[in-house]
Amino acid sequence: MGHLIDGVWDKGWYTPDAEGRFERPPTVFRGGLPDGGVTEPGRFHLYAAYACPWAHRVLITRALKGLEHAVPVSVVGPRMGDDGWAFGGFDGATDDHLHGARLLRDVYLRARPRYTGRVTVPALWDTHAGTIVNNESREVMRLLDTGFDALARHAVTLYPAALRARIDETIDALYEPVNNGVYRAGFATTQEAYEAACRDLFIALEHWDAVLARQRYLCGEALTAADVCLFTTLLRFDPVYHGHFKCNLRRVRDYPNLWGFVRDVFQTPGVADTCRLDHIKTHYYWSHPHINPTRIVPLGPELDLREAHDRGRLGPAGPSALDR
Ligand SMILES: N[C@@H](CCC(=O)N[C@@H](CS)C(=O)NCC(=O)O)C(=O)O
Repeated sequence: MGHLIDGVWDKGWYTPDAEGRFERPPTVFRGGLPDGGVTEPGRFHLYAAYACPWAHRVLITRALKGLEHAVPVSVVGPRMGDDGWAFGGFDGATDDHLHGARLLRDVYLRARPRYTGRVTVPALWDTHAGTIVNNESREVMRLLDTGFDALARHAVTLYPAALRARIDETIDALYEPVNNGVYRAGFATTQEAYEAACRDLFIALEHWDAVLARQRYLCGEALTAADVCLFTTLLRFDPVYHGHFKCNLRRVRDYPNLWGFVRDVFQTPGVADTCRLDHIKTHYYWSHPHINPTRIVPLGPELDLREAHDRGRLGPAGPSALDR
């Protein structure tokens, strides 16, 4: 935890608003790709964490597109302490292959020596421009999906042109109550703020469980970016958000359609290798000592993500899943 102020590291945690509500600051790097797309393998480098649901979206996109050879990745370890994200130190975490930095904040300082803001994953680095081009997961997913077709080994698209408006409205609808909702519940510092976030979250989960009773995926007939955005939150739900963030009215396993959806996406070729529950659990339970002062990481729950599902019987999405 911590952030940079004018290029200087400050160990401070997020400051809640006057009502004890968690507010996520906007991301700073919001650039795009060269005109005509990317043709040179290795021009862009991804900084990621297996622990983080936002970075996980991008790791899944990279795997589904078959871009591993074209977009190399450096992975921080799951324990985010006073110095923020650090490379290595845990099975599956790596060195910074590009700059040899010890800390992710050093990468941000190379991009902008007087950077002010949080030091977050994912971050996509442009080796030509010598800076971070974008660190907003939703946008990085889209850049990888639409700008690297010359290099992609799989003919997969997560933003098919005909569905883009629906995918965007679905991602918008998921963001506040679900993706960010678990954090608003977990990082709330008043009873009222926690309860409001937790109730909104479970209202939304009921809704999406009903939608996924009728259709296999959220938009259209194949997996899209919207499904990826829902999946990375649901995967972390029973192992982390249910206990650590007190999102405990129900578990994802108690929703037959959400739980089937999680197994379906997990079993999609390429996805399982991006899912590291050891990183996920260690990250949250270790990195928030104001919530879990002993830093003990629980052993459970036992989850069988490889258990068969029968979601292949379901048809394509109806016109809009948002208002039903
Ligand atoms: N809006 C950003 C959020 C990214 C984000 O908050 N990542 C977390 C990890 S789960 C992080 O790096 N946090 C470090 C910090 O806030 O200091 C996105 O979607 O890319």
